[in-house]
Amino acid sequence: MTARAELAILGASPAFAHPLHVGRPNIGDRASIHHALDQILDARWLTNDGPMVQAFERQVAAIVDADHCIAVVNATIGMQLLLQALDVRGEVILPSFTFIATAHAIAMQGLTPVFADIDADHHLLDPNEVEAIVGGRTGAIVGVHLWGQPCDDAALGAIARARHVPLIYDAAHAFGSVSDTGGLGRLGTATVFSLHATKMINAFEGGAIVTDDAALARELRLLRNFGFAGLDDIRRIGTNAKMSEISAAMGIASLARLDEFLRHNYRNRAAYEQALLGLPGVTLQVNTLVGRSNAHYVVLQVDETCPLTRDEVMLVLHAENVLARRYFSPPCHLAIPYRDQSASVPRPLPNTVHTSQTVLCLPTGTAVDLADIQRIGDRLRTALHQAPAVRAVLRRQTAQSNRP
Ligand code: T4K
Repeated sequence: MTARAELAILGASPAFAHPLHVGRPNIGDRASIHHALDQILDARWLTNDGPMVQAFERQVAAIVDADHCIAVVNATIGMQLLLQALDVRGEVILPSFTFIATAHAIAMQGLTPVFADIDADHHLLDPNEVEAIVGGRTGAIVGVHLWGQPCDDAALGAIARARHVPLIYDAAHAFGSVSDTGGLGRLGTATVFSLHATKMINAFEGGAIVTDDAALARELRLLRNFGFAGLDDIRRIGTNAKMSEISAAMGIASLARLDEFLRHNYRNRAAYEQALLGLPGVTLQVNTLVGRSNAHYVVLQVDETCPLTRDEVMLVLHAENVLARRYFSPPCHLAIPYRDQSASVPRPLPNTVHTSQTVLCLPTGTAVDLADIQRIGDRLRTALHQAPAVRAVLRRQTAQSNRP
């Protein structure tokens, strides 16, 4: 077989018979999930701060090193509740290079997202850029522990303290990561984790807000449950953001395997480093700044020296049934709801724009093994060697699909 025939885009069979997804869920021990379901059904307590939710909250708080954990339906709603509980007004500074939910949560609270640039290597909110745009209208700063890497809390914290505004962390990607000072739960005023199916730890859907502030935690519990402080005692305008018992049980089963999931991610990351070694114009994003990332995302960077563009690499991989994703393209400030809001972009965001055009997330997690990674690396290597032929086929395909 010639090297040319080894690529699906050039007519060979795909490397994988079934799609290899980014974000295939990590699954906890099945027997304990089934057992927990029986317990829930026997107890006839399905939601509303039940025993599973309380146990889950205790475990999360202990792992991330926070005094309080409030489990909620998802991280997007969790962020909204937090902004409401902190009574944030005006503008909120955040990176544009994040999942759109971070911006939407701010906008949904009637606040103005103001986007700041990231640093080129880690893709994290750049404290210098925050310093350049923070001002009298700033009501909060939201850092995102992107790709599992902890933000520069020392620098962001100094800005937030000087301006007397809360520093909130979106840790949707970062369960299991630690900062140089310890658990992420001690950073900032409060932190929101996502427990969505695709995350390190999942509760099917879910979120967890953690904080050391007892009064804030009490407020969040009110807001999560329609503002009820007790039977018929309604104190605040709140919503229904309660986590169900079955979600909490899934979360508990997931937590029991956290160390195993982390080991798997580190092994996969090392395998990708080997498999992609020496590919022209293709590197793995560094994935650490301070502390230790959970390596839940493996992010390819395809620069100008690569014989194929990022999008061409993606199409090559898709043909192989490797469903690599362009997280996050477009970046938030160029998405339709925000792109005409000049107040939201006070300074140019060159690193954000460049990064959103060059990154590609590859499948990892417990559904991906070392042989898969080797095969992905081999196909990518072949594609780069065959770049002119690959490009010609892709151009033909585009021309055909554009034909009326
Ligand atoms: N902040 C940040 C920085 C975030 O990344 C996110 C969410 C949030 C906040 C908000 O957190 P939540 O409110 O969701 O708790 C996905 C997730 O839906 C989203 O949670 C996540 N970030 C984002 C990065 O990725 P999509 O639209 O790409 O998801 P979806 O459903 O296409 O899933 C991705 C891949 O995973 C697919 O190829 C299929 C596979 N998959 C997915 C699910 C749900 C499975 O194999 N099994 C599954 O059960 O947004």
